[in-house]
Amino acid sequence: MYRFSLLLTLVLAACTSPSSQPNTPVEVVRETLLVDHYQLPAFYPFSDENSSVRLTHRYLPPDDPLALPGQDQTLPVLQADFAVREGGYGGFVRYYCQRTFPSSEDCPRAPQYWRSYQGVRLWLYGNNTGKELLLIILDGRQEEHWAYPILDNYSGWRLFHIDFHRFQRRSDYQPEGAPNDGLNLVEVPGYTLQFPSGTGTTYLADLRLYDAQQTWLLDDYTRPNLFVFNSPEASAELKNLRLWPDDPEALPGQAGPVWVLRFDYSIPQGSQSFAGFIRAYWDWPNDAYSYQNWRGYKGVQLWVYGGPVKLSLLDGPDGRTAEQWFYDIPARSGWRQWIIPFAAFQRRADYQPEGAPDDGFNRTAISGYSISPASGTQGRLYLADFQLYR
Ligand SMILES: [Ca+2]
Ligand SMILES: [Ca+2]
Repeated sequence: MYRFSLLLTLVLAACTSPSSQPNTPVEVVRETLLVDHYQLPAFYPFSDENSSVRLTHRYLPPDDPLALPGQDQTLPVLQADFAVREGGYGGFVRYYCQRTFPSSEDCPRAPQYWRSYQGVRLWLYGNNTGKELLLIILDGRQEEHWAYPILDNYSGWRLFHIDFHRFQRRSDYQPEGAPNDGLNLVEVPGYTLQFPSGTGTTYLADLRLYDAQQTWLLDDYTRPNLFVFNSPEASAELKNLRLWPDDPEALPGQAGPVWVLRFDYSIPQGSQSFAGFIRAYWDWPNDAYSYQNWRGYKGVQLWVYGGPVKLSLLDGPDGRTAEQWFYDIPARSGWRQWIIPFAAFQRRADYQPEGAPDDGFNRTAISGYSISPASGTQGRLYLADFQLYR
């Protein structure tokens, strides 16, 4: 009997790499993609009472009329429909949260460390209105607003690279108590996009931080979900927390703060005893599984502290019926980065969900992964930086 409890986490997931436009100032080289950074993304629309903003998470197949230039796989995008009256306002804020909460005020912030990057890049769909959208970085706990205006003078998708030094402190608005202390980027609880007056629809895809060498996926606009499960006599508890470089459990070579997922478990010996968690790609509006296309990658890499533990990938568009392919990660003391080619995964013989097909490790629709320690074990496990590699 699975007891599901909803929890946290952010995931930054894998997706396609649309080709850069020739005029982009930075050569974008990407060898790895961040799958899980262990925070929770939350998107909250806001507007004045006579305006409205609606957000929809969508998946674009490559043959969709809206597909990005060079797109060759299904890609998640965020659709924003807005109707902002003259003199009104509307937009959305995207917070990094420790847990899921229905309102932005309640979201316990899990700020990110952006200081080691050069800027932010994103794909944004234009409607050639001649009006300005405002991309705003929330800087620090008091969320000082630093803005960059994006002129909507183009049609279709465009890739923007925006160096941090091009953001300016807003003079028209600041939250109460926001300090005037520069764009520090040490703690970034989220960002905001504000729409111009008028009615329109725009789309966002593949928001990243970049530096001269590489990019780091910040938002691919999928939504994560996390389910803990355990048999009655077993226990399982998840927590996401931030490790600092001087913490005893800090990762080797860790510079800034890093978010990790902590899993405490106790599983009595016996074939009926189990515990673990599922990290699902989740379609929140429909409260159902969604999925990512992992074709085009060679394998996964992740940092693990503790173990042993079974890593299972859910190979199918719906995690409830997805075929499970596993790799057993051995026990190690301290942190260790595991680089696991897909060829090392095997079909689970001990468990498959009802309705799971036996059709090979396709990886065109991965709906999530699960982590489950063996029965007769107890302990504490940490996970960090789950990525795909090419
Ligand atoms: Ca600041
Ligand atoms: Ca399969």
